[in-house]
Amino acid sequence: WNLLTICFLLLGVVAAPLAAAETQRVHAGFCYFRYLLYDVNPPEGFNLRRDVYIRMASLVKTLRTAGDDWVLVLPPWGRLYHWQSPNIYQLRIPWGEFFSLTSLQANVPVMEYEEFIAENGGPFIDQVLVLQNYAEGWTDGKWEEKVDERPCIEKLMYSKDKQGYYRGWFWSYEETRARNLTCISAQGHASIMAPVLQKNITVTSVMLDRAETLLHDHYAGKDYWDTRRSMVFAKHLRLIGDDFRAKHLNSTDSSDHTFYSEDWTRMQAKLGSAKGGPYLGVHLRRKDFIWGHREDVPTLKGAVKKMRSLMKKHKLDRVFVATDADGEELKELKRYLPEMVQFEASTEDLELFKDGGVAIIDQWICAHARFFIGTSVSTFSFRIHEEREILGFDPKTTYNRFCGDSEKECEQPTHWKIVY
Ligand SMILES: Nc1nc2c(ncn2[C@@H]2O[C@H](COP(=O)(O)OP(=O)(O)O)[C@@H](O)[C@H]2O)c(=O)[nH]1
Ligand SMILES: [Mg+2]
Repeated sequence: WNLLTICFLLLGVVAAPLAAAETQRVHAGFCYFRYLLYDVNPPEGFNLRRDVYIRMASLVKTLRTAGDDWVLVLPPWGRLYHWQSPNIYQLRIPWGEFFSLTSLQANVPVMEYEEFIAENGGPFIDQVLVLQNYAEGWTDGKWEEKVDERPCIEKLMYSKDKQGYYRGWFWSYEETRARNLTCISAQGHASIMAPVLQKNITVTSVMLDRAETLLHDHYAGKDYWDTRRSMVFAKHLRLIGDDFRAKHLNSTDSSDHTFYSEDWTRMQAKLGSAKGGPYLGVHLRRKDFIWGHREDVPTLKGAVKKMRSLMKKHKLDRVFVATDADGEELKELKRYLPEMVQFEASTEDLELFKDGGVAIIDQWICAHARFFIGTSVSTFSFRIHEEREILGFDPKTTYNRFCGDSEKECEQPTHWKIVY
């Protein structure tokens, strides 16, 4: 990204004497940027959002192959349904608090939203495209890829202000506004948006709302894995996790053969090379996963029975449990499994790392266990699978999930191999 760096420098020099509003129109030869912003359906959680990032990064790569210098603007974190710790401020959290920006940059050009505001000369987005499905569904029950401008189907989460600008959530940046808004019915992979953004739309900044509507360009292909591997957790969170492993789980990288390179492009651990720390790692998803009485999610008793049998089988005397269980359930769980080890964040920790950081620390510790078992179709567990795959664990120790107490066919998670 040397060109990009030079470009930023040039842009700074050229733009400095101009009024802020003018800067966005500066074309300095090869460095005229276009910005792709996006957001996701509000109820979606942290780990599905990480998946949507992969789809958007893929779209930006496609856009860049056609010549325009597109940059992906990272949607600030905040107001996530599961981030309920009281009395801490959890809005406008930049990606740099959770992920290593230099690592993301080594995959595709990205910038934080506040950088975008500064560079763009203000909190203005030229065009919002609200993605939706087709009102008529799949015609003739036939799946085809298509994208068309259509009337908005759902009630819009935006309203027009007196000046004619569109106001909306915009990650709580209430001064942000959009100049234009249209609804687009889209059915297909992320890059079907490329022709629309290249031909039909010529403005500088475009935001795709409801970006989860678009599918992966190629799930688990090379491009998917490049982006996934670039999503390196922020160093301070990894360090806290490593500290905890050493202190409470007798686990260090050298004894566990879990070598990690700061530079993800240099990581290519052989499957089976990682041994992992001498503990069972567990992700036990509760809350909304048990409210629907799903038959693929165990009772606490059932889960503990499985944990004990795994500990015995793999000769592990420690168990680390990551869970979103509420107070009552947690008490019950600890009654059945008094020796369980948990990462319990102090108030100060929580203020520093936020719920998202604590979730990452939990995932990091689970990713380093000798054997891991997660919860059926939880994206939180899926992200742990991927992390373990990157570290080079034997797939047998990773792709495991709890079965419901009376689940008949308990299909285990799929092994997705990294394409380097
Ligand atoms: N710290 C921590 N948080 C969890 C755990 N399980 C669930 N959560 C929280 O609940 C959210 C679950 O939503 P999501 O990330 O979408 O995963 P999914 O719903 O399981 O697919 C996470 O983002 C966390 O905020 C856990 O084991 N530890
Ligand atoms: Mg979720």
